[in-house]
Amino acid sequence: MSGRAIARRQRGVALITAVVLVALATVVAAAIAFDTALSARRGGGAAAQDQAMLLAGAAEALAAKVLNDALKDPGAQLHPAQTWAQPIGPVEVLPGALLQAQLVDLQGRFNLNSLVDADGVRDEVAVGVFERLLEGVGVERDWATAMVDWIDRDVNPGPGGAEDDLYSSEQPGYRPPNRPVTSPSELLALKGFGAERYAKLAPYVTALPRGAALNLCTAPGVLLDALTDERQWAGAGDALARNRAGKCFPRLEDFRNFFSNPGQFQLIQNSLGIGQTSSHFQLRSLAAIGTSEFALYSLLRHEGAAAGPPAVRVISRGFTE
Ligand SMILES: [Ca+2]
Repeated sequence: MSGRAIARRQRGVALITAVVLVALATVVAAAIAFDTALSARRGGGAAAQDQAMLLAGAAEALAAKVLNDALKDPGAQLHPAQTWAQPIGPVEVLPGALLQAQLVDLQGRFNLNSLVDADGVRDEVAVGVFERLLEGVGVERDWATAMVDWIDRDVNPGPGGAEDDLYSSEQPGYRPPNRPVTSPSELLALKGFGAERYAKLAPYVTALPRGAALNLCTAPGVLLDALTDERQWAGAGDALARNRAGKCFPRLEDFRNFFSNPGQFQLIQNSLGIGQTSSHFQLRSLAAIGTSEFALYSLLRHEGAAAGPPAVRVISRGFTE
């Protein structure tokens, strides 16, 4: 091989090496840029989440003030025409940071934990109300027994219900807690219940300590009908809203008259507790910071003067209901 040919070959190798090096450098540069952008996005996201938590804390403080005002008198009624029920925002609390919040009276819902009595035994009166509520929202009433089995202390399935045998044969297996639930979303653990039924029922149920009396002033029509076993309010939202303009409706003495059998009213009151006020609320806060959005759900309890100065405590916080 001539000297010129060798030189040409070496130039060829040098060119290929240069091309490979440029390609490698491009790949490395792209990787560094991507990592940097990802880190910046991650850092921005974390900062936005911190800000959102602070905003949600501000919403909780505001909600506490509104609830203390609404409930400052012992025995005060709590109804939807009061300030607490008004949504807050959306308001731009800082440049580029929007906050909106809404309080929901959880005692205007059916408390799933009332399905059993203080001994963890099925409460027939409460189960009857729940069956009618299920039917009212378009869910088969048989699911009441499955939910009772989930909560009640024993491990013997009721008719159409389910206990350890059924759930432990699932893949993966699990077991009913046989104790009160902390979230209505435990309904989704009932085999076959499914998201569609849950979506129908969820706005009407809650999971509170037993003894949190149902608030007639905020209960929806379908729940009032489930209590009385009548068809009066479920399809009459406008009439109910008119009756609730500026006041509690139905008051306890009115509600008693909705029952054709006064004994039934007493049974319901003994089983579920029925009142005209509330101390358990859900605060839904939605914070939007830049392009990030955060929802926070806080369970608030208003504690009256009996437990010291009136105070609103945050019982739990979560990113889902
Ligand atoms: Ca059980």
